[in-house]
Amino acid sequence: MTQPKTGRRMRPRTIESAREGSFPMPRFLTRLNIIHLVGAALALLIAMLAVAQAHEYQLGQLHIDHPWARASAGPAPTGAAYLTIDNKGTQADRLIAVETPAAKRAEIHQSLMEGGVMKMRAVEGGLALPAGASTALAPGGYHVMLMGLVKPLKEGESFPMTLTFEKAGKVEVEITVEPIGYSGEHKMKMKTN
Ligand SMILES: [Cu+2]
Repeated sequence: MTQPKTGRRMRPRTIESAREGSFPMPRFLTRLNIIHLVGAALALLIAMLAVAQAHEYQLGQLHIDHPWARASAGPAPTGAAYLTIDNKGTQADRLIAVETPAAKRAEIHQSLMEGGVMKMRAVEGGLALPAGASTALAPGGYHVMLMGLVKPLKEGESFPMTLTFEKAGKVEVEITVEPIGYSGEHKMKMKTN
Protein backbone atom coordinates (compact mmCIF):
# COMPACT_ATOMS: atom_id res chain seq x y z
CA MET A 1 0.00 0.00 0.00
CA THR A 2 2.73 2.49 0.93
CA GLN A 3 5.22 1.31 -1.65
CA PRO A 4 3.34 2.56 -4.75
CA LYS A 5 2.84 5.95 -3.02
CA THR A 6 6.56 6.24 -2.30
CA GLY A 7 7.26 5.09 -5.83
CA ARG A 8 5.04 7.84 -7.21
CA ARG A 9 6.72 10.40 -4.99
CA MET A 10 10.17 9.18 -5.80
CA ARG A 11 9.66 9.30 -9.56
CA PRO A 12 9.10 13.03 -9.86
CA ARG A 13 11.89 13.77 -7.40
CA THR A 14 14.24 11.62 -9.41
CA ILE A 15 13.22 13.38 -12.61
CA GLU A 16 13.60 16.73 -10.87
CA SER A 17 17.02 15.93 -9.51
CA ALA A 18 18.05 14.44 -12.82
CA ARG A 19 17.10 17.70 -14.52
CA GLU A 20 19.00 19.70 -11.95
CA GLY A 21 21.94 17.37 -12.10
CA SER A 22 22.22 17.23 -15.86
CA PHE A 23 22.46 21.00 -16.39
CA PRO A 24 24.97 22.34 -13.90
CA MET A 25 27.66 23.00 -16.55
CA PRO A 26 25.49 24.92 -19.01
CA ARG A 27 24.11 27.08 -16.15
CA PHE A 28 27.61 27.75 -14.91
CA LEU A 29 28.73 28.63 -18.45
CA THR A 30 25.71 30.85 -18.95
CA ARG A 31 26.60 32.80 -15.83
CA LEU A 32 30.16 33.16 -17.09
CA ASN A 33 28.90 34.20 -20.52
CA ILE A 34 26.71 36.89 -18.97
CA ILE A 35 29.68 38.24 -17.02
CA HIS A 36 31.77 38.23 -20.21
CA LEU A 37 28.99 39.83 -22.26
CA VAL A 38 28.42 42.56 -19.69
CA GLY A 39 32.16 43.16 -19.53
CA ALA A 40 32.45 43.30 -23.32
CA ALA A 41 29.41 45.59 -23.59
CA LEU A 42 30.87 47.96 -20.98
CA ALA A 43 34.23 48.00 -22.75
CA LEU A 44 32.50 48.75 -26.05
CA LEU A 45 30.40 51.51 -24.47
CA ILE A 46 33.48 53.13 -22.93
CA ALA A 47 35.28 52.92 -26.30
CA MET A 48 32.26 54.43 -28.08
CA LEU A 49 32.03 57.25 -25.54
CA ALA A 50 35.76 57.96 -25.96
CA VAL A 51 35.34 58.12 -29.75
CA ALA A 52 32.23 60.29 -29.45
CA GLN A 53 34.01 62.66 -27.07
CA ALA A 54 36.98 62.92 -29.39
CA HIS A 55 34.93 63.64 -32.48
CA GLU A 56 31.76 65.49 -31.56
CA TYR A 57 31.20 68.58 -29.49
CA GLN A 58 28.16 70.61 -28.61
CA LEU A 59 28.42 74.29 -27.75
CA GLY A 60 25.02 75.90 -27.38
CA GLN A 61 23.31 75.45 -30.74
CA LEU A 62 26.55 74.56 -32.48
CA HIS A 63 27.45 70.96 -33.16
CA ILE A 64 31.08 70.36 -34.09
CA ASP A 65 31.86 67.12 -35.83
CA HIS A 66 35.08 65.19 -36.41
CA PRO A 67 37.89 67.72 -36.07
CA TRP A 68 40.90 66.26 -37.87
CA ALA A 69 44.21 67.15 -39.42
CA ARG A 70 46.29 65.34 -41.98
CA ALA A 71 49.58 63.83 -40.90
CA SER A 72 52.63 65.83 -42.00
CA ALA A 73 54.64 64.49 -44.90
CA GLY A 74 58.10 64.96 -43.46
CA PRO A 75 59.18 68.08 -41.58
CA ALA A 76 56.55 70.44 -43.07
CA PRO A 77 56.24 73.79 -41.28
CA THR A 78 52.51 74.02 -41.91
CA GLY A 79 49.44 71.83 -41.58
CA ALA A 80 45.69 72.14 -41.88
CA ALA A 81 42.81 71.13 -39.66
CA TYR A 82 39.25 70.40 -40.73
CA LEU A 83 35.89 70.07 -39.02
CA THR A 84 32.20 70.51 -39.65
CA ILE A 85 30.12 73.04 -37.73
CA ASP A 86 26.40 72.53 -37.76
CA ASN A 87 24.48 75.60 -36.56
CA LYS A 88 21.19 74.14 -35.34
CA GLY A 89 20.03 77.48 -33.95
CA THR A 90 17.97 80.30 -35.39
CA GLN A 91 20.78 82.86 -35.07
CA ALA A 92 23.83 83.12 -37.27
CA ASP A 93 27.22 82.86 -35.58
CA ARG A 94 30.86 83.26 -36.64
CA LEU A 95 34.03 81.34 -35.97
CA ILE A 96 36.30 84.26 -35.14
CA ALA A 97 39.46 82.72 -33.69
CA VAL A 98 41.40 79.46 -33.53
CA GLU A 99 44.29 78.66 -31.22
CA THR A 100 46.37 75.56 -30.63
CA PRO A 101 49.55 74.73 -28.77
CA ALA A 102 50.51 72.58 -31.79
CA ALA A 103 51.35 75.62 -33.93
CA LYS A 104 52.72 79.12 -33.45
CA ARG A 105 49.73 80.52 -35.32
CA ALA A 106 46.39 79.22 -36.49
CA GLU A 107 44.27 81.06 -39.05
CA ILE A 108 40.99 80.42 -40.81
CA HIS A 109 41.73 80.09 -44.51
CA GLN A 110 39.84 79.47 -47.68
CA SER A 111 41.24 77.57 -50.64
CA LEU A 112 39.95 78.57 -54.06
CA MET A 113 40.76 78.01 -57.69
CA GLU A 114 42.27 81.04 -59.39
CA GLY A 115 43.31 80.69 -62.99
CA GLY A 116 43.53 76.94 -62.65
CA VAL A 117 45.72 77.16 -59.57
CA MET A 118 44.54 76.35 -56.06
CA LYS A 119 45.27 79.33 -53.86
CA MET A 120 44.33 80.22 -50.34
CA ARG A 121 43.63 83.34 -48.38
CA ALA A 122 42.77 84.23 -44.81
CA VAL A 123 39.05 84.60 -44.11
CA GLU A 124 38.66 88.17 -42.83
CA GLY A 125 36.27 88.83 -39.97
CA GLY A 126 35.75 85.15 -39.20
CA LEU A 127 33.90 82.31 -40.85
CA ALA A 128 30.15 82.92 -41.19
CA LEU A 129 27.96 80.16 -39.77
CA PRO A 130 24.43 80.74 -41.07
CA ALA A 131 21.53 79.59 -38.91
CA GLY A 132 20.23 76.13 -39.69
CA ALA A 133 23.17 75.34 -41.94
CA SER A 134 26.15 73.03 -41.82
CA THR A 135 29.48 74.66 -42.65
CA ALA A 136 32.31 72.34 -43.56
CA LEU A 137 35.99 73.03 -43.23
CA ALA A 138 37.27 70.45 -45.66
CA PRO A 139 40.18 69.89 -48.05
CA GLY A 140 39.90 72.26 -51.01
CA GLY A 141 37.74 74.76 -49.11
CA TYR A 142 37.77 76.34 -45.68
CA HIS A 143 40.39 75.09 -43.26
CA VAL A 144 42.29 76.03 -40.14
CA MET A 145 45.82 76.77 -41.28
CA LEU A 146 48.45 75.72 -38.80
CA MET A 147 51.55 77.86 -39.26
CA GLY A 148 54.80 77.04 -37.55
CA LEU A 149 54.04 73.54 -36.36
CA VAL A 150 55.75 72.80 -33.07
CA LYS A 151 56.42 69.29 -34.39
CA PRO A 152 55.26 67.27 -37.41
CA LEU A 153 51.71 65.94 -37.11
CA LYS A 154 51.88 62.20 -36.59
CA GLU A 155 49.10 59.81 -37.60
CA GLY A 156 47.15 58.50 -34.60
CA GLU A 157 48.11 61.40 -32.36
CA SER A 158 45.85 64.27 -31.37
CA PHE A 159 46.17 67.84 -30.17
CA PRO A 160 43.80 70.38 -28.62
CA MET A 161 42.41 73.41 -30.42
CA THR A 162 40.33 76.22 -28.98
CA LEU A 163 37.61 77.56 -31.22
CA THR A 164 36.13 80.96 -30.42
CA PHE A 165 32.70 81.88 -31.73
CA GLU A 166 31.26 85.38 -31.76
CA LYS A 167 28.06 84.37 -29.93
CA ALA A 168 28.50 80.81 -28.63
CA GLY A 169 31.83 81.49 -26.92
CA LYS A 170 34.78 79.12 -26.68
CA VAL A 171 35.17 75.38 -26.89
CA GLU A 172 38.26 73.20 -26.83
CA VAL A 173 38.21 70.33 -29.30
CA GLU A 174 40.63 67.49 -29.85
CA ILE A 175 42.03 67.28 -33.37
CA THR A 176 42.86 63.74 -34.42
CA VAL A 177 45.68 63.27 -36.89
CA GLU A 178 44.57 61.13 -39.81
CA PRO A 179 46.75 59.38 -42.43
CA ILE A 180 48.28 61.47 -45.23
CA GLY A 181 45.87 60.06 -47.83
CA TYR A 182 42.80 60.47 -45.60
CA SER A 183 40.46 62.53 -47.83
CA GLY A 184 40.66 64.84 -50.84
CA GLU A 185 43.54 67.12 -51.55
CA HIS A 186 44.89 70.16 -49.82
CA LYS A 187 47.23 71.53 -52.46
CA MET A 188 47.71 75.22 -52.09
CA LYS A 189 49.99 78.16 -52.52
CA MET A 190 50.26 80.97 -50.01
CA LYS A 191 48.81 84.17 -51.37
CA THR A 192 50.99 86.99 -50.11
CA ASN A 193 49.15 90.15 -49.22
CU1 LIG B 1 45.69 77.46 -45.69
